Amino acid sequence: TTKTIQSALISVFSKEGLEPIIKKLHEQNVIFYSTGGTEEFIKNLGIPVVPVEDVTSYPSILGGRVKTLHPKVFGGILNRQDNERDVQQMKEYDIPQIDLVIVDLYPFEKTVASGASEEDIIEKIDIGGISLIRAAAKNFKDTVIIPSVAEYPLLLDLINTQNGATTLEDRKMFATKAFHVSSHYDTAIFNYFNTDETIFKTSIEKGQILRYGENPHQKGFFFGDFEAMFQKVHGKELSYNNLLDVDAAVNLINEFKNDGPTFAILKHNNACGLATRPTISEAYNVALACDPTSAFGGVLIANTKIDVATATEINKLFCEVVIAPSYDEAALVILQEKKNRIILVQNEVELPQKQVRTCLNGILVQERNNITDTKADLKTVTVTAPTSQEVEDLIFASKVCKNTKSNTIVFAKNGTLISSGTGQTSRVDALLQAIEKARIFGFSLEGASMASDAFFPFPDCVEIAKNAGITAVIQPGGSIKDQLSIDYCNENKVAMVFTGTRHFKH
Ligand code: 93A
Repeated sequence: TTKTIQSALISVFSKEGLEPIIKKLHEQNVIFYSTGGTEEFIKNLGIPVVPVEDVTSYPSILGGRVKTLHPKVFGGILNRQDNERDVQQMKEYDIPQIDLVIVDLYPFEKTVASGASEEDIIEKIDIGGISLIRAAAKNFKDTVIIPSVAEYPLLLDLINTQNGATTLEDRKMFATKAFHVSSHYDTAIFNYFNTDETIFKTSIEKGQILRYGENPHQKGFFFGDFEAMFQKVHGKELSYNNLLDVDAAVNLINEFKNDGPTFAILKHNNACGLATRPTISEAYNVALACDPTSAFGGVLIANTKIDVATATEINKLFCEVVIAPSYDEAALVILQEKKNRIILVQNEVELPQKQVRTCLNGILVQERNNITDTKADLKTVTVTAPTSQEVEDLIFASKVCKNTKSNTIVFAKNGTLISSGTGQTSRVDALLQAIEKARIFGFSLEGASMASDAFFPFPDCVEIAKNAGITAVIQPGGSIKDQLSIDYCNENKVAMVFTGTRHFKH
């Protein structure tokens, strides 16, 4: 698979840095083919070069728009040397073998940046050069492609250390860079053309135009396959904010897929009610009681079939979206009474493992947070151990916590979300918010469990929590001041467990 270079086609816009390469290749007796200006440049170095017109028997025409676009050029680049028919046709049509292609494309981006006229910019869309790059890269098994000046040092290095011999890996590496160059180049051209929203309207088939974005003055679009995840059986079109809430809802309920009937109510991507009970209608009623104020206009999700009893209760609430794996027929009839209410059947599909969002002038990609704290992950760090009910409540609280915006504190008891502090700038703020919410909705925190998405930097949180009635705490641990929180819990008979897993969500 090692190949030596015997011939090269060189067509470069900028002649900078080319001289040493030509000289070195010439020392190895490489035959040069070249286009107008580049040919001139090589000739001026006193080195023999074959004009590409001699190969094609065509002049450069249409003001240079067509110079290398010819079967004799592309045949020389694209032929497979281990393919008998290719080899035979090379002879038949008298096509010269081309082992190396060096291209420096017309400077499209620079021309756009210079504020040139449209006519000048269009002329700088390289057609032949980009084709040479793609052809040579496609045939990397036999051909070396140097797609830009940036690769000259690597090529020089190869000539100096290996007499210009390349391995298959070398050639594939250059091909990879070549497609990077070609995709970047075409993207730049696309961006130049795409001055309005042509992209959203024409170029992405699955893109869905939303009524608007987060607010009515912002345009909004969804790119994804909604139908793969849900069957929409009723209601108005989903909005940008509905979609975000649906996303939060399915991620939250996923934590409870192996638990008993569980119902969650979300607002602005956070849970404002959640409960596990022997029946789904009980779970709904308890979830609603957590914070009926927030539940107004919320997104509802169940981990099991919604029956008539539950639908009857839901129907009393104004809510945007109801999601469940299935519905009793009569329950659906009831839920459909409200014209706009969106009703979704959630398909049994894995949640995507990659999460993408914009960041500055790029994107952030991360793996989904797939760790759900289990009993086996809990390490009791206090003298007092949690009771078995507290262990259940700690796990429950931790699952909600993981799906709530940071900083967050979650209180739970007996399979019920009591309250939470969400998206606060300090952990103490989140804690105080959770305490205040429990008070407003008439819940006692006596004997309740608390989850924190990240460690406590100071012992103030456990102290405030204990004074509010909390008897068990779950948190990742890992603060240099962990011991202060542990000491406080020991002195005050609070049970605390560490999980070792932080659950930030931003
Ligand atoms: O106008 S083109 O798209 N038509 C072609 O057939 C063609 N072949 C090479 N431009 C073409 N090129 C480009 O010409 C190369 O990418 C390079 O940028 C430039 C080199 O021209 P010269 O050797 O005449 O300076």
